[in-house]
Amino acid sequence: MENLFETFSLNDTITLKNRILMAPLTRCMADDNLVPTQQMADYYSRRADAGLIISEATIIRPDGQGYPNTPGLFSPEQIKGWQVVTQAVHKNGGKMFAQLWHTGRVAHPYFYDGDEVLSASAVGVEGNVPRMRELRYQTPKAATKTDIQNLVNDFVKAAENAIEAGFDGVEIHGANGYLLDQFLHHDSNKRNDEYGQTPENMVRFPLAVVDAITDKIGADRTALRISPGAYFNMAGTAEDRDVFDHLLAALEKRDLAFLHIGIFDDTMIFDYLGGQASSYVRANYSKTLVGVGGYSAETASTAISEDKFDLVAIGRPFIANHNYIEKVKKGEALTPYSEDMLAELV
Ligand code: FNR
Ligand code: 8K6
Repeated sequence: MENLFETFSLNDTITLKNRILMAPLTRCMADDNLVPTQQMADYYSRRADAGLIISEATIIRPDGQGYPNTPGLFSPEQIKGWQVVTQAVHKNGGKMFAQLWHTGRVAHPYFYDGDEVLSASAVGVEGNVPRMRELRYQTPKAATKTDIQNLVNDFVKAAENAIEAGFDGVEIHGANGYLLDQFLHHDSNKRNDEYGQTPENMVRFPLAVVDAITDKIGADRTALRISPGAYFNMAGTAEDRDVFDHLLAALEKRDLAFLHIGIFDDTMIFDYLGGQASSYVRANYSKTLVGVGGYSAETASTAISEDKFDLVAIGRPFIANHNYIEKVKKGEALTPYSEDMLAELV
């Protein structure tokens, strides 16, 4: 497994000390003003020996919130709270990106002032907010062009705030059925303006966010997570394939720090992608790729040696083992993950 512990240069400015990323993991533990706490700083700094920590998804503005106590990056208090986190991680020799998030139609006005939920089109998700069973998802409003421009601006502002908060960069959350992903799949995007119908149109808003953030903080500090294979709050269709072909071709021309797949289990096969999400992206994108989804150190090491991806993100095992890196290096047994571990930050 030596390949996992090699350094890896994302670009001229950022070199990781190993190839293992801590995956973004929502923990719903920020305070009621969505400010990160000292417990969160302790939790992240205990994991600073990862090559890179990606923060739990962090909302760019109030109407992006879909779960309780998810942190934000839009108020001065939130920036200060994150400064404590990034300083603790840096002090322990780690690096950390902020994952920038808007949940789109998965948001709920229960969490913010206002009654609108924005998405690509007025197509809702079925069901209820997890752990908040009395809250049913509501039908969203299709974002107007002005809404879209404001969203781009708010993503950029959050990226600037992330840099002010001491993050080494940002990962734009374009995955897992949230706002940007809602523009990329036909299931949720029924628009007939320049943001819908054709692959070129459907990638327009996500790419605008990528380009505007890149212009502001640099491509070397900007990464993107995408879910070409729909699996969460989204139904995939065969027509989605052309959208992601188009997106990957456009991303190939940019110099992002990395591209990260959003998936729970990378053994899932998507007929319309011709196989696993990671194989599909690898075949259509030649730059730094982060694989994820059910990997152990052993299977990740093999996948990297077979050139399936360059870096691996580890999620649940990192929740269960704050000293994941050390245990893997020493060949020690890992504590298995269980859902009741989500109740506490350890
Ligand atoms: C996640 N995942 C996730 N993904 C993301 O992009 N942003 C997030 O905030 C979260 N939050 C989150 C919370 C919890 C409790 C879990 C279990 C997962 C998905 C995560 O990043 C990763 O893709 C999956 O967990 C698969 O990797 P593992 O756990 O099999 O290594
Ligand atoms: C309070 C709720 C915690 C919120 C977590 C937000 C993001 C978590 C992503 C969870 C994904 C669930 C995956 C379902 C996999 C289905 C596979 C077919």
